[in-house]
Amino acid sequence: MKILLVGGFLGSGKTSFIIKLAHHMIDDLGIGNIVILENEIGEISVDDKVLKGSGYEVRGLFAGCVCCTLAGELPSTIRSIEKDINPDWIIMEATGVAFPYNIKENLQGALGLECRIVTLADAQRWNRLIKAMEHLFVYQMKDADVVLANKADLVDAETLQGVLASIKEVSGCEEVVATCANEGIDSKLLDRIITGEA
Ligand SMILES: Nc1nc2c(ncn2[C@@H]2O[C@H](COP(=O)(O)OP(=O)(O)O)[C@@H](O)[C@H]2O)c(=O)[nH]1
Ligand SMILES: [Mg+2]
Repeated sequence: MKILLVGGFLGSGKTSFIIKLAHHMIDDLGIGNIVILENEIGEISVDDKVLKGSGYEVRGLFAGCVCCTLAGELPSTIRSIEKDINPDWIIMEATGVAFPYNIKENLQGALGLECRIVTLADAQRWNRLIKAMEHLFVYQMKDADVVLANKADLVDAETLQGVLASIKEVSGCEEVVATCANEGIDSKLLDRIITGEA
């Protein structure tokens, strides 16, 4: 059982990304058994119907943030999912303020599970938000395997280059890629996100 943690600020496109990824995993890679965990606090509600309609399990973790208040419960929640469903993958959408590296350390320490991290940024709002919340974004992107500058369709090419450079600097991540999660995401990129291999 492997885990992908999906981080990023409120509205950056995490749920849209997860839908695209889950479809790719099921339809193209033939991975039959995926559990999607949604940890949202007061966020735009997930399209549960969209997610559930596609034949995979979606569970909600609504009572707090898994990176802080729920940190103690998370390992046992994951263990019980392993026992009940034993999925190949758990894809976990963190809250818009969570630090995925905290969740990764928690799960690796408690359960020895392999975790990968993809963090999304909203390319359109990046330049405005980074001024006010640099600290949040630094920690949201810490240890990310890949960072996506999502909503790239909403900015011009020049702005996008600046946003990509700024995200690289803030995240220290080697792979920062522009995406449009509501349209489509390159399948090779999706493969790299889950396997780390080119
Ligand atoms: N234009 C545009 N809209 C997007 C993109 N990705 C997501 N959205 C829209 O942005 C909104 C928030 O996306 P969502 O996936 O719910 O973000 P989350 O809060 O991070 O889970 C939704 O209305 C999406 O349809 C994108 O790449 N481009
Ligand atoms: Mg969401």
